[in-house]
This record gives sequence, structure tokens and C-alpha cells, in this order.
Amino acid sequence: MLEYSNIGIFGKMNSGKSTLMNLLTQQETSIADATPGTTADVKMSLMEIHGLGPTRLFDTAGVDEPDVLGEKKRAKTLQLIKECDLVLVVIDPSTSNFTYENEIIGMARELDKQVVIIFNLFNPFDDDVIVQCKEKLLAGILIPVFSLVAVDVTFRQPLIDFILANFEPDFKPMPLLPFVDANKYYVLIIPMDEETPDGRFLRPQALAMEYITRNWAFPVAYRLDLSKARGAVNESNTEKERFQRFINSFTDKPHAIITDSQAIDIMSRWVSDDILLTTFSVMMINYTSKGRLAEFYNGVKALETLKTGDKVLIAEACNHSRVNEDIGTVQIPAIISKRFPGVVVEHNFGREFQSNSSLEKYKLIIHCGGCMISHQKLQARLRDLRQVGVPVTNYGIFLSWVQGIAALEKVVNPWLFQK
Ligand SMILES: Nc1nc2c(ncn2[C@@H]2O[C@H](COP(=O)(O)OP(=O)(O)OP(=O)(O)O)[C@@H](O)[C@H]2O)c(=O)[nH]1
Ligand code: SF4
Ligand SMILES: [Mg+2]
Repeated sequence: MLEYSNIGIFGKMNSGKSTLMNLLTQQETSIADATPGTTADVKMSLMEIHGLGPTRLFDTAGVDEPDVLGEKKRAKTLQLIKECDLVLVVIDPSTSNFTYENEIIGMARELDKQVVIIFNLFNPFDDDVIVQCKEKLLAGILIPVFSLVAVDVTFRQPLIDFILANFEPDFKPMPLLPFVDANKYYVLIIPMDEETPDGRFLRPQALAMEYITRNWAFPVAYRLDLSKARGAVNESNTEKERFQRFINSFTDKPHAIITDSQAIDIMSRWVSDDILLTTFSVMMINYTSKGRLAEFYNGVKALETLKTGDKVLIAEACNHSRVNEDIGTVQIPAIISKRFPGVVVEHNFGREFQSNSSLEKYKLIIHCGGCMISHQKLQARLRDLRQVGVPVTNYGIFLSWVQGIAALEKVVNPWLFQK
């Protein structure tokens, strides 16, 4: 899977942020204009920077815009700092008050982000002015500084060289399925119904297929009829026999089964203990969080202390079309209202997460697999939740917990307790 570095351009209005974005992308990605507040929202551009690899470049609104609208833009801009690997602070050296720049730098440093300062020289300045600016900017803190003229394209390559010299991308390799061994079989349980999209696997299924194949192992997809498996005894037995015939048809037993979380109630009963069992949702959250599955596993314990009036937030990281038996809007709320009557369920859909102050009211966050968001976005969410002390778990872990402690331990075992 492609790893991107997130580089954000921050600063006051009219400092030349959009011009810098356009300089880097070599086209008019953002509107640059002398009107203060031209950029109203975060603007993202994907690009490949030679030597740096795939990059998400973000242009932002100026943080010094007054009034209510300015405050909204500012909140969104500051929120983005959390998702950046590198923060570029653009400064017009003729400016004399660095309160806003210092705020950005302070916040970025607090969040352990890499920071560089770009002086955009609207007019020729002598070195003294730059030296004075540096002194006013968080005195004593060493931050790499570069001066350029953003409207002059000859500064593009020197700027890129400066970024390459001063930025270390975080490309910690993260195996999708660390327990996969060459020459072993891996079964993917894929229940399909009339709502399942034609002509393609879902992203986590396709990623698992690709990963297993790339690692010289053998992925095998199995379509489970969930309604039969959960149906009347006769039907359920027939479906179970079909599954067992399938498993017994392997000369070498499958090493692991990765199931759709919705089928964990069936799979936790049907899969014997000599085969590893986990879910796509657990796989994805471990991958996107860069190996922080233990946090989601520990978070599920918060369910044991839920009481009437407590609030639980179900967080879905994208706005996919929701079908009748949707996990986040139907299945999990139904389980919660049955197991924990009086507990209030709320939802957060899409890429934007709630502010810390509104997260505080929840006793637990139940997060989806996060297969459509960047690891930086998920890490930012986890950081916010740690800050407000709210535990987080995940769909796959929650649905396994519902089946009992044995099922829960089984699905996290391949990650937390294997090699
Ligand atoms: N002469 C000169 N003009 C510049 C330079 N950089 C930007 N400008 C101009 O300054 C104005 C503001 O630049 P923008 O890139 O829109 O500034 P911004 O920081 O994105 O501003 P907001 O979106 O309002 O926050 C535009 O008219 C640019 O053409 C520069 O290096 N030299
Ligand atoms: S990001 Fe979350 S809600 Fe969207 S498809 Fe992936 S798991 Fe489902
Ligand atoms: Mg702009």
C-alpha cells in the first residue's frame, strides 16, 4: 500500500502559502490573490517529490483572519497540524508580530511534528531583517530556515532540496498480516448479499489478497451464506457441513482465517483452535494505526463499566452508502441497546472528527476499520482520545467481545500474542 508523507503549509493571510503550494505543484492548484483570506479551506494535492516519494501537500487558510468565519477556518487549519508529518511555516519577513507563527510552531512541536520556516521575500531584505525575525520566533529554538521568493520558479528545486535535507519521512514498514508464512493457505471469509458491489472485492479484502499473494502464500476466498448459517437448525447444519467440507479439502490445513467481522458469531464457533482466526476490521485498524491494536483491545474493557445514561460514540471514517443491516448504524446500536439498556449511542461519520471538548463526554469510542483514511488521520484521532482520556475500540474487537472472551482473545491472538 502506498505510504504518503503529509506536508502542510501554514502561516498568516497573504504570506504566500498558496503561491508556495503552486510553486511546488507547478500548476495553479490554489488560487493566489492579494485579497486577504483567499484560501477558505484546506486544499490537498497529491504529488510525487523525487527523493521523497508520494506526498500529500496541504494549503491552508491564514490563521489570523478575524471574526466568526476566520475562527472556523483557523480551527480547521490548526486541526490539520495534527495530521502533518512536516509543518512548513511561511512568513513574510516584513511582519513584526509573530504571535500566530509562534502558536503554529509551538503546537507543532508539542505534537512532535517536524517544522521548517520559509521566509517569503516579497521585497529584497538584508540579512539583518531575517536575523531579527529569527530572534523573535521562539528564541533559542533551532528550526531549519529557508528564504525564497515564492513567485520565482527558480526557487522550486532549492526548496525541494531544503525539504529533503531537513525532513525525515516516517515510513516505518507495517505488515498488513504479520503472521502470514510462505506456502501456507489463508482463507478469506466473504459473505455476499444483494447489496455487495459487483465486480470487485472491498478494499480490505483486496489488500489481504494482494498481501498474501505477494508473500508467496495462498489466499482462498470463501463465500459464506450468513443468513443460512444463522438460520433454522437444518439450514445452519447444511451451511456448516459445506464449510467443513471446504476446510477438510485442504491437504495442509489453512494457517489462518480472516473473516468479515459480521460473521464472527459463526466463525468463532465453527473454526477449530488449530487455525488462527481474525477479522478484516482488526487487520485494518492495526495497519492504519501502525500497530496500535493493543489500544483498541484494551479499550473494549470500558464496556464492562457502562451504565445508564453513559454515551458511546460510533465513529465511521467515511461516508460509504449504508445498507439495511449496516454494522455501524444498525447492528452495533442494536447490540448496545440490548446489552446495555439506557446507554446512548451517537455517531460521527466521515473524515472530520469531533473537537476534544466534545469527545470528553463519551465513555467509549467504537471505531470502524478505518480502511479509507490515512494513518496520519487515525493517529491524530488516537492522540486526541488519549489526551481526553477516552478509550477506543474497534468494530471487529467489539463484535468479538460480544461472542465472549474466548472469541475476543482468538481474534487478537495473531497480532498480539504470536511471533
Ligand atoms: N512580489 C511577490 N508577491 C508574492 C510573493 N508570494 C506571494 N505573492 C503575492 O501575494 C499575494 C498573496 O499570496 P497568496 O499565495 O494568495 O497568499 P496566502 O498566504 O495563500 O493568502 P491567504 O490565502 O489569503 O491566506 C498574491 O497576490 C501573490 O501573488 C512573492 O514572493 N513576491
Ligand atoms: S473507512 Fe470505515 S466506514 Fe469507511 S469503508 Fe472503511 S471501515 Fe467502513
Ligand atoms: Mg491562500
